[in-house]
Amino acid sequence: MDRRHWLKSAALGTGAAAMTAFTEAAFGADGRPDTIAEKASRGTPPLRITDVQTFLTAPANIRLVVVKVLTNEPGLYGLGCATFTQRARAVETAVNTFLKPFLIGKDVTRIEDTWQSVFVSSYWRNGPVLGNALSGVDMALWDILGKRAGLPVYQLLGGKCREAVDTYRHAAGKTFQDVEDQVRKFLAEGYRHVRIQCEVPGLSTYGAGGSKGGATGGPQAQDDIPLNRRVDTWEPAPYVRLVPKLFAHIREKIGDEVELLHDIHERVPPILAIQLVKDVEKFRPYFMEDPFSPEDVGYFKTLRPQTSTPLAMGELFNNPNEWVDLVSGRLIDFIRIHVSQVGGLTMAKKVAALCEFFSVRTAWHGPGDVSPVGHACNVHLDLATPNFGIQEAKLFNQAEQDVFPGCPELKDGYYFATDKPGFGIDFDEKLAAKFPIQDDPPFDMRWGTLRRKDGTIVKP
Ligand code: GCO
Ligand code: MG
Repeated sequence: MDRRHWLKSAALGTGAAAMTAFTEAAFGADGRPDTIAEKASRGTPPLRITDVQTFLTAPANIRLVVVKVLTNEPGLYGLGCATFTQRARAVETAVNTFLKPFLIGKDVTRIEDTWQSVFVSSYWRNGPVLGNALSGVDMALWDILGKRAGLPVYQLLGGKCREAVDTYRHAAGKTFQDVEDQVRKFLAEGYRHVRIQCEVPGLSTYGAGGSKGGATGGPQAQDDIPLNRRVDTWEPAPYVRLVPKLFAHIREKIGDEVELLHDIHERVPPILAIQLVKDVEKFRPYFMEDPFSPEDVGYFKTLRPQTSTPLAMGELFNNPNEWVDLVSGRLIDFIRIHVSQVGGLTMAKKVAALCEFFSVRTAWHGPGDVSPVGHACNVHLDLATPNFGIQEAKLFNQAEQDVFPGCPELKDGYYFATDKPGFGIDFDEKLAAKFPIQDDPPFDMRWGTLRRKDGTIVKP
């Protein structure tokens, strides 16, 4: 006899219906008393997740993924960023098909617990797609907590450590003169930090053109070649010879009163990256970013003793094993993880705390393929993190500001958070639908196209 029937017949003997109810509530299917966890899971949490929705939108022509978590309290919902622009539809499926049924009915206020259970809910973990999906949900839960408490998220994190968030923007061009002009423009607008990238003549150079994708489209027209067979041409040696000259030019023309940054974007062999990082040391960069690919982080041990150039790394990281040794070994100066990928605010605040003990500063990834909700999350973290370093910033176009009322504001090169509860940012679903993501082709095909002249594939 199963335990429930046994309890029922025992209770019938006494004729006590109340006893039946009591015994059913207190024991599980195997006849043993419920554990505390089992008892708790039978109750209905007062504030529950009632729905999890995903929105894909592209108000700046970049595919963004936004997650909305709804609750049983009318009008109370939260927003999170789950953007993985290269695989937006995969994240949408991860949230709608897998996370939504897993989350409905759960206690909205148990953010850490939800994080831990979602993290292992697929058994295999620590990757993009599932990481983005978890990040979106996690941020939305923090947003709800802030709204419920009537406090901005930075206050939930311990309050402001600074009044505003110092940022950097991107100066990029075909010539040194173009880059110089843009640096001057940013300085005139009040910025103190500028990333400089210049096209290597004849080569498809990261960061030297528009803001979309990695490669700039290549020098040669390829209109007659199908998208999936196009080639962007790249050679590392001319690039590592050019970048020190770019730094020399800007220092000579503009002087010392600007902090200069540069993104190597993991696309040169490690030993050339080591040469480059050493060559620019005399121009005092604020940081050199991604000298190595995530697969080559072992080279930091070789690089570190050779130079005092500050090193930034991490936008491609998924897994704590990728950053713990770099941080605890004091091998980098800035951690640059993509908060919408590693697990949202819950994971990022732990990373920041780890870094604090090793004097590694934060420089969260903040490109165009982070939604304004993700940027708002970055800003709240930046305000409340003692070991904050710098924030990569984005100027939101009018469509983004309309779709996301309450975007963080940029003034004099500083980001300011709105002081509204939660992340202080909203989402206009109807308007977002007017900026559908491009599905033909279904993803940005300019990744995985970079090749040496001899045809060898190169990391982006
Ligand atoms: C940076 C980056 C980005 C990435 C982009 C990939 O801002 O430092 O390297 O521009 O290339 O986010 O989609
Ligand atoms: Mg980068």
